[in-house]
Amino acid sequence: MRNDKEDALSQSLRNLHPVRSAPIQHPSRRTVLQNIGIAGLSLAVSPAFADEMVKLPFASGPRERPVTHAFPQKGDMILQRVRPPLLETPLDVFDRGVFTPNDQFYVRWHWAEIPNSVDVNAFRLAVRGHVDRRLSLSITDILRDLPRVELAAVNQCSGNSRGFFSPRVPGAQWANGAMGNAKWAGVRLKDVLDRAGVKAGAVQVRFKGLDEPVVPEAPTFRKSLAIDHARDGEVMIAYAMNGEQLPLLNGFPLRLIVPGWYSTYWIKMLSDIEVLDKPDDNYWMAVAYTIPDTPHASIAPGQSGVKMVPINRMVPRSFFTNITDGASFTAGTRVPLRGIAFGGDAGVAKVEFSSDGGKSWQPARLGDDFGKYGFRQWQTDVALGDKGDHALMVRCTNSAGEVQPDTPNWNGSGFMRNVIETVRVKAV
Ligand SMILES: Nc1nc2c(c(=O)[nH]1)N[C@H]1C(S)=C(S)[C@@H](COP(=O)(O)O)O[C@H]1N2
Ligand SMILES: [Mo]
Repeated sequence: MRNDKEDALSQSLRNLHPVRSAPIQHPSRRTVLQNIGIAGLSLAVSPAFADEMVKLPFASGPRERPVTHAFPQKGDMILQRVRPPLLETPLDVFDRGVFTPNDQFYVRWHWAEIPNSVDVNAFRLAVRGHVDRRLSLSITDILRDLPRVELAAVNQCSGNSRGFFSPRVPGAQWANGAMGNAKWAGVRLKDVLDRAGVKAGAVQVRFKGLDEPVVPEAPTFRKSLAIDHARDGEVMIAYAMNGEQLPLLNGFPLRLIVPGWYSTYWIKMLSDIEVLDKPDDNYWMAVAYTIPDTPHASIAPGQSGVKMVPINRMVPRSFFTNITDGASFTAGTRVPLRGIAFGGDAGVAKVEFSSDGGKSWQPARLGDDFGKYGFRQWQTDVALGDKGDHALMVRCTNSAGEVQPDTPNWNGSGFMRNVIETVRVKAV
């Protein structure tokens, strides 16, 4: 039961408090960015705000998590942590469409000092460092002066599915919902850098958002990309997500999109772009978010002395979205199976399905192609003749010929899981 105090808090959390100023409108495209603010984001949401619990089927046994809708601009989400917010997308959301709705898109922040409102008229994006001209761009400058581009792309946390690592590793115990697919609209990072004029000798570009560490000694969250990557014409600064402005918790008003790469690089509330003439050795590049430089970033538990490199491109994955472990089917009856796949940093070439635990594979039918960096739906159907237990599996091969591995990788950070998924069902 909720008490009155909690009700009031829950209301204030859901309340949007726009700062009073005129919305900014793109003159030709009718893109409007309206101020959003959220009251009381820093207040703790107690698990009493949960309406139900969800069971996540980890290797160490099922773990219960509350489902919450107490966060501003967010619908039902699996609550991993309150402050800073870590909210996971429930798996059934991926069954409903190839694009993940903004109000159920997962949320992950490192530091709890997140502005709970952003005034779009006062907001400026700085471009500085090893450039000919420093820029301070308003939202209007960006909407009016630079060509608009659009791209579907998967945003996936490096630690998505970490909860399935065995032996267990520390960090957020995500199931498979620390990912989502959206159609992003914005401007090319290259166009912004060209306006500033990158000087010869530039090696990397570093990005920072409006969030700050809770204690001054802690390292501000900053990530860098190689200069050629930053200028590849695909990396973009997004102001819209699935046709709407970004939810505050997903980085309003601007975020970086790095198609095909893990979203640790996708800086939210992007406010600062710094061109560097030497490699970035800040904590978040040199220490955190590094992976063993081995196939599948995999090592043996306890193995040390391995060369580490910054995490980078994503690898192919595929999932069932209409069945979970323990489902039971009527023996001999055809049942539809479907799910989603993505190729990582390349398109989906094929998705295959196995109903005999991986001994034989049949191709699944692929849904519409919205671009090589997005989710692709797949479907098939199966009739399980023999009564008893069956292991259903799905695997994706990307257009570079890379296929999901049949054994799980392991590393101490729980990064880059992409083993072939198995769902155990019963025919009765
Ligand atoms: N400014 C800022 N951007 C950030 C982060 C952050 O802590 N601060 N976390 C990164 C990480 S590790 C992830 S997984 C994604 C999560 O994006 P989402 O919350 O929109 O799903 O944001 C990335 N961008
Ligand atoms: Mo992440």
